[in-house]
Amino acid sequence: MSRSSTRGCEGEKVAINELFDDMKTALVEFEVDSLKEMVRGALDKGVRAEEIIDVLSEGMDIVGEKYQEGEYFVTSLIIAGETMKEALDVLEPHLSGQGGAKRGKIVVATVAGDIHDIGKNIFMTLMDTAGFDVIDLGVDVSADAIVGAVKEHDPDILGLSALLTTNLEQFPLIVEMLWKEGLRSHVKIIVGGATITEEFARGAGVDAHAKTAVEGVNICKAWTEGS
Ligand code: B12
Repeated sequence: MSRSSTRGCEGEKVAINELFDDMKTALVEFEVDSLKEMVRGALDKGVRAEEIIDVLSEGMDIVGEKYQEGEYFVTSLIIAGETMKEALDVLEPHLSGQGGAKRGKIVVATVAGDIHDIGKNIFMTLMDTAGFDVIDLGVDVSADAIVGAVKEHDPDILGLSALLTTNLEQFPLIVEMLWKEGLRSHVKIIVGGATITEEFARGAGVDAHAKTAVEGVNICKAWTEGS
């Protein structure tokens, strides 16, 4: 991924890019303390917390590749998840808040069969700081429970997260159930998660797909502009 940087001289950009590479290596090698130190260092240098999240997500992709290639096992995924969470704790107070009147309400869930929640939690934190009222249904949430929550809370937006391609049929199922209950036209649906493609999202009948949490927040902001 290329990042446009407005930071000063060339030397400084190189140093930041090296720091980003070191951060990814520390995450992939589960070096929690040095990762947290580097995250603090990047913040001190004026790097935005959202940009650091993108770097860490790239590190998690490397962990995923190592798992796929048989170099890492499930325990490595668990430790990587914990390492990432520790780094996110450092970042959380630095995410730009907005305060004031709420922009709108969103219900968020990771779909049935899937317990990945790091990306979902990042998206929720950013939505919260952007001024949305966020209702978290958690992970491994059945289509029934999701539709029930839309009925109960009447949100402006439903946010669904999924990382397992084996479970993606949950999206069209939820959309169909919402139509049957007469709720679909009242709620916008946005989906995200590393393995979801734009093409799949379009076929599933949702309103939008976001590759990153920041992109997702921007879409949701545009939907609720002026409301
Ligand atoms: C950490 C991890 C785990 C941890 C999760 C811990 C946790 N609390 O979440 C644990 C150990 C639990 C785990 C388990 C498994 N995992 Co796993 N896991 C990962 C890994 C390495 C990183 C995921 C992650 O957190 N990424 C970082 C976050 C920040 O990225 P993200 O989730 O994509 O979120 C970003 C965006 O997508 C977006 N976003 C996310 N959600 C949403 C929602 C909305 C609405 C919006 C707008 C945006 C948005 O915002 C985030 C920031 O930009 C991925 C590899 C990868 N490339 O993703 C594999 C991966 C997802 N896992 C995989 C597998 C196979 C499994 C297991 C089946 C392994 C096993 N044999 O048990 C189990 C399944 C358990 C289950 N039932 O869910 C595969 C899935 C393959 C596939 N195509 O289906 C992957 C891709 C690894 C691989 N390359 O093979 N895993």
